[in-house]
Amino acid sequence: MNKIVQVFAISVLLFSFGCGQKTKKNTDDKAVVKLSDDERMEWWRDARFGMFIHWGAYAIPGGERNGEVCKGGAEWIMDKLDYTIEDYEKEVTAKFNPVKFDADAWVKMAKDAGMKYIVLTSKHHDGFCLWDSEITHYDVMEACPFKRDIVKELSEACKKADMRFCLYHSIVDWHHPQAQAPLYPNYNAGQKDQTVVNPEFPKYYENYLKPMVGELLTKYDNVDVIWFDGDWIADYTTEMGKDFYSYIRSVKPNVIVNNRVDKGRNGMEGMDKEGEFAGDFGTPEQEIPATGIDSDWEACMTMNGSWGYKPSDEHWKSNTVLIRHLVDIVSKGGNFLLNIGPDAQGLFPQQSIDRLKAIGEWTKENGEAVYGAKASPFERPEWGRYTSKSGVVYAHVFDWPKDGKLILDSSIKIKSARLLGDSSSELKVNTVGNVISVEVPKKASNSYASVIKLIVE
Ligand code: FHN
Repeated sequence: MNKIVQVFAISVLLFSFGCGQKTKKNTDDKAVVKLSDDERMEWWRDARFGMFIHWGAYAIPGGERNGEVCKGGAEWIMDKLDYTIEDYEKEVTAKFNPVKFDADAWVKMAKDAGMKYIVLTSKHHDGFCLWDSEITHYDVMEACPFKRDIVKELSEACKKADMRFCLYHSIVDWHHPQAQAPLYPNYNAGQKDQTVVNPEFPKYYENYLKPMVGELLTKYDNVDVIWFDGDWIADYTTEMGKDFYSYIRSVKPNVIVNNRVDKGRNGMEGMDKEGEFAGDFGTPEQEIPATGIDSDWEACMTMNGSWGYKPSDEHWKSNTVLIRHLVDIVSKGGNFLLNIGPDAQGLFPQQSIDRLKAIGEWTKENGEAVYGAKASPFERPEWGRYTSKSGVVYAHVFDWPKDGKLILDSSIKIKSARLLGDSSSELKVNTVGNVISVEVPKKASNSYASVIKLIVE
């Protein structure tokens, strides 16, 4: 081999080890029947309620460094509290050893809460990978003492519990030399200046980000959704987004991909801008669209103010707020993805466990009015929300009528009415002129939201 080729070969080898890239293994893809879009989206549209899990080495500092608290989500601590890459590797990643992590326990809490799918961060912006990757050394098997494949364990726990398994994957990567790392932390200061790009980014996309998602889809055979994030950076182009979407569908034809795979997202409102963009559903974040939207969408929210574990953030949403968010979202035709930020031991915060339990008691009794339900054609009532299925309208009552008479939309043609969870007796329906009302008991059946099932023409 002549000198030039030798030097080239060594530099490729050094480069790949330099940024922790291993040679990747090929895996055979199983041939599957390609579903239509409606068939592919069906389980997701029926599910309505999922668990988001933001977990990684950032759970160790929990949003604090040398007494300083990072503003916003604790998962941004590497940026917000200006770690160098070396410091973050040494002070944070190298200490990740969540010995109390129990995937089965996590899945049970999601299931008991009435959640039908789980979305786990496989890699967040810090670049640390929670699975045994053949593509990088910066993963849970080599860069920390834990040395267990978290993605594998959760994938298998989901299979056992008949829970849909999904992965969040960050396009942003503060660790990889061809992503933002060389500009880091200036790049992150440059977040305000979106013209700050890494000229090497196309190589990161082609040789790292894209094969990495291909690895996740082939190593773990039950990945049903890829939930991208970090679409906003100027380095990442709509050409990459469209290429990425078609690549993913070629690897796994029936997987669902959110709209952050491309550049169509309209900020935190999450729905697509005008124009042709890839992605199967919109992703409003920390907000609920004011009115229903006819395309598929999923609102994601934290329970306190942080996606990652942040014990100093005690602004926990109440059970009432969380349950009424679920009802409001479904009444507008959306899905609710509610976040948990597990701690450095691998445990859910007690405040999250308590809320999941209360939500589970409500969905156990009223889930029929959520799962497979759609937006209703009726005006939003003063006292709550409507959801609907064919031949049925569910009245979710937040403000229980003091006079025992619930006024309903006059265009609803009611055949019968009863309280969900109380099949004992039908409720009396009265029509006076064009005012339709249902006589209800003095006391609400559920302080969060009482549901009346209306069989309609
Ligand atoms: O920067 C991320 C943030 O850390 C979190 O992952 C949320 C969840 O969707 N997405 C981005 C902020 O929009």
